[in-house]
Amino acid sequence: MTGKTALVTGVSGQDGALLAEFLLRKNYTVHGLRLYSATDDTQRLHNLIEDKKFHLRYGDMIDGGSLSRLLNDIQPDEIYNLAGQSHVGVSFEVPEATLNINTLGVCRLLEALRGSGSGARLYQASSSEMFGNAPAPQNEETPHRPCSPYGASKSCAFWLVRSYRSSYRMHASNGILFNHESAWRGEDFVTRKITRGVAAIEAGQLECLKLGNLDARRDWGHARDYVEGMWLMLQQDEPDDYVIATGETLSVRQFAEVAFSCIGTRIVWKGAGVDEKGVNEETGKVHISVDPQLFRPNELHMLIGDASKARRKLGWAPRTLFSDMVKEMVEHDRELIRQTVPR
Ligand code: G4F
Repeated sequence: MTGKTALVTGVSGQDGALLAEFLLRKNYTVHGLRLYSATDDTQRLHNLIEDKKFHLRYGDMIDGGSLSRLLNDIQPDEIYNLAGQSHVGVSFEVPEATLNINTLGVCRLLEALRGSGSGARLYQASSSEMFGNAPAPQNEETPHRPCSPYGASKSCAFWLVRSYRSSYRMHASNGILFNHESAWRGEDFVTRKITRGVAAIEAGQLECLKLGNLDARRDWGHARDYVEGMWLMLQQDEPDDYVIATGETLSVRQFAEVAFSCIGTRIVWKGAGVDEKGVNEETGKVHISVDPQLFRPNELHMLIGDASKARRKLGWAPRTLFSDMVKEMVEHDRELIRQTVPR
């Protein structure tokens, strides 16, 4: 077992919490970088906070000095940069802030690492959103055609990492992760919004869930499997870039059908475009409607990842079936409702 030290930025998010848990199981000392927040942002970390090898540290990707100090103080063996503004839709509303955190933040971290003179290895959370509408399946060689400020911010950060890797011989790798979900997913991402909605509809707390583009297709895997891919990248002798994905694609509409099937409800679709409705086949109730306000100014239509390089070189493969992941998420949200509804 290793006695390594890791710094995980964005530790309070889905991936940060799952990665911290994974590293602690591998006997790492984990320092999690968190932003100051007046509200509690540690819900996902509650089972880690008692662990003596887990430390929460304040820092910020828009404050290069804080990053330098942390690196000098912690002297990590491995750095996982998972911090960022991760909502693609929101990036159209706050493009400048998105680039500041996701791109300049990476530049600040790379500079802090260069300045520290340490040989710490760096994982950068790159994203399939960089590919935009480049033809599928997408792999490491696929050209970037980002179609959102978020995608552009991640693409620039990707190239910064490659530039620092070749210029300064840093062990810095990009993990190009396709969509990855879990019960820890934020509620404003479509998968969790759907599983929360399904549980609320079953409990009679909601009748109809409003969604945006039902046609978008994504390659959805389980975040728990994907954090293992991150770790494997930093265990290689040479840094490199890897796609992590399942190789399967489903539409938002199909995700909703599978989620509703977890509560025994079959959804049939009626109408088209903004008038399309997802109807409960048994009761005739409308459970899904389209809200054009949820459309994005530009949309990425289809992602299918080709993770054959990660399979070949890292020995990585997804472990969780799509249907099992959706079931786990729906069950989690049903349980949350059971805990809040008086018996
Ligand atoms: O769940 P989403 O918001 O994820 P998106 O945009 O694919 O981004 C996620 O995956 C990326 C990897 O490819 C990450 F880099 C990124 O950080 C994030 O984790 O939306 C998925 C699809 C989109 O096409 C969106 O237009 O679902 C569509 N959608 C339809 N209705 C909706 C909704 N998305 C959201 N968030 N909310 C809706 O009501």
